[in-house]
Amino acid sequence: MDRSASVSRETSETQITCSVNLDVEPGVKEQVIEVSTGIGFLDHMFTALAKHGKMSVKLSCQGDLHIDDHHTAEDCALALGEAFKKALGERRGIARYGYAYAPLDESLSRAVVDISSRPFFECHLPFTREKVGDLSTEMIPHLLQSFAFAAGITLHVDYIRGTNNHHIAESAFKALALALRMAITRTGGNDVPSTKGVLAL
Ligand SMILES: [Mn+2]
Repeated sequence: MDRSASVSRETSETQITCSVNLDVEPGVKEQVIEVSTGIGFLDHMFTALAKHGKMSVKLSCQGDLHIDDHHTAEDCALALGEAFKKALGERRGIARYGYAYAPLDESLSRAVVDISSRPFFECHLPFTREKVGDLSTEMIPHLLQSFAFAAGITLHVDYIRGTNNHHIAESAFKALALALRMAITRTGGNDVPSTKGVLAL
């Protein structure tokens, strides 16, 4: 059974449709990534997240970019998190914990996740520019937190080193992708990986 889900999210600020499939299999179930948020650098980050997380992601947003990038970035992350959570369902038969380092040239980031249903977020990404492309760097921790909370996961994202702000952001998203892939990997059983016996509350 594929772990897939779709969500739509409509407010006066953004209109979003998002679907994810966590079970891509080369040659069997091809990966499809179509991200169109209206913010080029955000598309680039979500595309990297999907690609290296080995997920299919379709995400489309019409947002109030005439105001700024805030609602679009935040709400897209919320929609993606909701779809991710819905696709995971009861969280049975998964590894639960995942961690990864990802470099991009001089930049190196680490992400650690617990598919816990205990939303928590810690992040240290010391950007030195106000924006990368049309995305405010202050929105990067904010949207990662939005994703983590909507997905119901514990997420720690940390900067190890790096100077180029595009590289720092991209290495963080790639580390998150790899950590998520590890955490959602099927163990082959149907066990709920918690001493509480339940992870989907
Ligand atoms: Mn906000």
